[in-house]
Amino acid sequence: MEELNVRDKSKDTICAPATPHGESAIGIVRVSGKDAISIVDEMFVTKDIKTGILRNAKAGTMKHGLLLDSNKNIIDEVICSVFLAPNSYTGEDIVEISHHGSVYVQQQIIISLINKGVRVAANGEFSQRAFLNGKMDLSQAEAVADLIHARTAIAHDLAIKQLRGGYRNVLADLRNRLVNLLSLLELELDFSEENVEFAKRSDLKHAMSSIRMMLNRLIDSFATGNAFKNGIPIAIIGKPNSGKSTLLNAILNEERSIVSSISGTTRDTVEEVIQLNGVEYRFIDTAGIRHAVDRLESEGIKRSYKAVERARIVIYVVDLTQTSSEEVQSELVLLDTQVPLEGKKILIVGNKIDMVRSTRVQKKKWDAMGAMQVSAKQKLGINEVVNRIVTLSDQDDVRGKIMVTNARHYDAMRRALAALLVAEESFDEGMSMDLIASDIREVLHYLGEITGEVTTEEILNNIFDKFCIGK
Ligand SMILES: Nc1nc2c(ncn2[C@@H]2O[C@H](COP(=O)(O)OP(=O)(O)OP(=O)(O)O)[C@@H](O)[C@H]2O)c(=O)[nH]1
Ligand SMILES: [Mg+2]
Repeated sequence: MEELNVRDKSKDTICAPATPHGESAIGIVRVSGKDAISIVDEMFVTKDIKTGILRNAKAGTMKHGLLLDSNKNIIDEVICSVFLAPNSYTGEDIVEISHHGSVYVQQQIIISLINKGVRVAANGEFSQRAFLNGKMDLSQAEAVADLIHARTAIAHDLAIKQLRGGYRNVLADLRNRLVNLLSLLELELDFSEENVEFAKRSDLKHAMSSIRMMLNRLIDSFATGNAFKNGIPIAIIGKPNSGKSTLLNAILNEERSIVSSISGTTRDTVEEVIQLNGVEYRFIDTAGIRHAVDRLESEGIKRSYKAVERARIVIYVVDLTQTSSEEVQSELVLLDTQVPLEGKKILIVGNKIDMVRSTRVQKKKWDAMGAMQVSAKQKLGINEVVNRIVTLSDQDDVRGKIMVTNARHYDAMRRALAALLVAEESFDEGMSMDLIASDIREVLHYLGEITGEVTTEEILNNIFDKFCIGK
């Protein structure tokens, strides 16, 4: 009996505005589901009051006419685009009503649809249906959201690649290898009593390690992929008064294109986001690194170290009137003991060049360290700093490469790897094939979560809730 009360919402015909709320030249209301065409058809007439136009429309055609409310009053002159299942975004029948971009008109269209039994779609419900109807896998549906949110050329590039399949081929390859491995393990299992070996131990071991290496490569690409998608973190550090904040302001003044200023959770780290050459960078201005005299200060220094830890690029600002090139070297060694700098790009910026008469010998020493000499206050050499940052970010490494950019995928891959490591260990310890096979099945399970072969209501809700309405 109870089951009767559970309505299958996936069968509803749904509607939602597909364009942002506000006045615009054109607005679009999207309707999807088995009754989409017949319901909109009841509201739609041609200028000479012909009806039944949409149900006879060919797939992929547009019809011009009037949209009427339940009292047969004209809501607007519209164009209806008709898409037929299964060849539509959702895989269902879809009508897209293009109307004049008036908030009132859009509202009236939605109300009329609701009156006819259409339900307003939840966030991402169109894309969710596309996934459930096999129009795209889960990672592609997520790429649609990434594409909508992309603000930079590089984020766009990454989203498009994922939309076009991304690492689907790599995952399919991994899957095949795992399934092969599993069938070998199960063969051994079936015949274990007869003491026959079907696969050489070394082959099995090799199969596992090559899968591990493939997984590791994907996992490693996340740090870079994620940075390019969400903005490359750059920490600006150095002694107090070296001119860190002045340098950041100078860079911002020259290059600011995206305006956003995020004050850190604390007063002493400030984050600024700018776009350089199609990539987003997050500059984190820190409190100077000094010997802490009180607790407040030591907290500020801790945060500076945290900023360095998070950064891919570290700009180390030096006051040229105070510090020699030799001293900088030892300061960096000291910093490295606090926060490991390995894998980070370090850019030393000697500041306040306007205050010193740099000799040729001194200049050579700074140059030899790859340090720049600038005046943040007088804006000398700032463009060079910007150019160096762009070079250091290795954009060419990312463009055209397949990278993991999605934290959910990264998480699933890490769990897959953990399960694989357990399997390898069990194998080395000579555990039963039964046990190893079950670990391998777990690896497959986690990888299946990425594309959505394995999924739960919770995973789906988590993903599609983040979509905009109408997508
Ligand atoms: N002559 C000269 N003065 C500079 C230059 N850059 C910064 N200053 C001055 O140095 C002082 C410190 O600058 P800030 O940018 O506040 O230095 P900071 O490193 O952010 O300092 P803290 O945040 O206290 O660690 C200010 O008086 C600046 O005007 C420069 O290129 N030349
Ligand atoms: Mg400062």
